[in-house]
Amino acid sequence: MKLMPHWFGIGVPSILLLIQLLGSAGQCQPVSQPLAKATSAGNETRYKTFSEWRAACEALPRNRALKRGPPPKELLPLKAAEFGLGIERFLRSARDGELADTNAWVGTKPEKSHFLNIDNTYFTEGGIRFEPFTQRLSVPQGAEVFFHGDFHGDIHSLNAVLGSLETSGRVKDFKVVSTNFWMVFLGDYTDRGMYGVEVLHTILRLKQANPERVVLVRGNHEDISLAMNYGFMAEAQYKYGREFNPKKTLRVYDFMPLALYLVCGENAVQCNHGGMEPGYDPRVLLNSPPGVRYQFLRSVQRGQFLAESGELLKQLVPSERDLLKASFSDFIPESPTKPSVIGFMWNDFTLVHEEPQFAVDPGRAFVYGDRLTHYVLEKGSTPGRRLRAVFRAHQHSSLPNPMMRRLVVAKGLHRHWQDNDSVGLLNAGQPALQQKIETQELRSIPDGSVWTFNVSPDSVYGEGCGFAFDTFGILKTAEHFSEWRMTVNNIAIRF
Ligand SMILES: [Mn+2]
Repeated sequence: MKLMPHWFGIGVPSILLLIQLLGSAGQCQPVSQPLAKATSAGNETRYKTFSEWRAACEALPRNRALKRGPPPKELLPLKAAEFGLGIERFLRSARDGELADTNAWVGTKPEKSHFLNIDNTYFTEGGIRFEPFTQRLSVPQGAEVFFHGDFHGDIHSLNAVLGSLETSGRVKDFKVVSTNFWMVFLGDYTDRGMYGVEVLHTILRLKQANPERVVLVRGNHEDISLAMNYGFMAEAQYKYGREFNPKKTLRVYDFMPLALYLVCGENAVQCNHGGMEPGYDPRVLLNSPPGVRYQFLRSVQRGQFLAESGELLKQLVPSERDLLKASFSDFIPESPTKPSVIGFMWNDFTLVHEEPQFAVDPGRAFVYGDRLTHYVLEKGSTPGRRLRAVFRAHQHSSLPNPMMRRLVVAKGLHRHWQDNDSVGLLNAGQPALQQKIETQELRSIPDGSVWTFNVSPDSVYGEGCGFAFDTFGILKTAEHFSEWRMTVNNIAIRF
């Protein structure tokens, strides 16, 4: 997850990719090129059914077997035209669907010439503004909400999850069929694994088939600067060459919310890839009328947050207070990482109570402790709607560090700051942790809790940390927050 270059070793240096990418983006080529090509053959491109898709993907070698090399081209389950069609359809439904409904926006409305202009991007010359946004979704009491962490190009795990949801009768052929079921994906769909193309195609199909039921949150890898350096661009170029349209594909990320506020009655939970972003005040969004609502994050007001947080500053030790003051000021985001990383996409959390409340992980992001996190959740709450917990992903390593050991022992979903956990246990091995941390299938959700979902196993993370199971959670809402429950589901993945 560090911002360090890493190649797949398939002979495409990233500088060359950069030139190709900007070259093709600058030419403003017709956006529907892959679509036209697909249909002009006289043989209309048709999406595969889920069982056809799963069977086609089954032939692909696992990432672990590829050892970071590319899969054989003859086994690829998706033609360039079919991938392009998925991208184009997603962009058109973003432009013409819910996001285009000005009534669904709190505050500033989206403009046809900027946010809704799917033919331009913020990262090309003469481009449009970078306009990240947040989303609110209301669900009823007794709703079931699915959560999944990073896939990082692991198509086998994604298909196994969808197969499991078909078996339980919640999803059929990419369509959510349970009237009580919503799905939240927590970002980092591509990079690092060789099947980012297939993962992106699959989740975009899910989103398109169920626009009101599926939320694709934006991870830190849903960003051109990471896709260039961590494998996705190289993968797509290897698979499709000149038929791959990087500008269109990367534009997809701009229609993924930075954070989802899932609301049920008087309670809400924050669902995002990374961590807290105190430069965003969610209260207007939380209090907006029921249904799906969106709000732009035009200005990240961390300086404003500090100015209003005198009480918080008094509680911090001087070094943390100084670091917070030195780190926080208001800014207009120009990209996910400029002039500062957006906390929703990038930030992390400590594991135990005794760790610092605020720290900087060099080359990455900010790390929040329990009390600072509780303060931000409290500050973002309103009298009628309380922000109770955070569900997130992101904090993974290919080495068995304290976070990864907890994630493996906790069956893929770890709650930070458990009372039985302590600084003395940070480097404890799995047998010791097994006795101390929560591992049961059904879990209650304490007020102010933060939960990290594990990354899929067919990855450097699964290999390095020795796990072979995928994880998804199903949250069940209730009238009182104390009755909300999370069920942890594991699927064994064969290698
Ligand atoms: Mn991440």
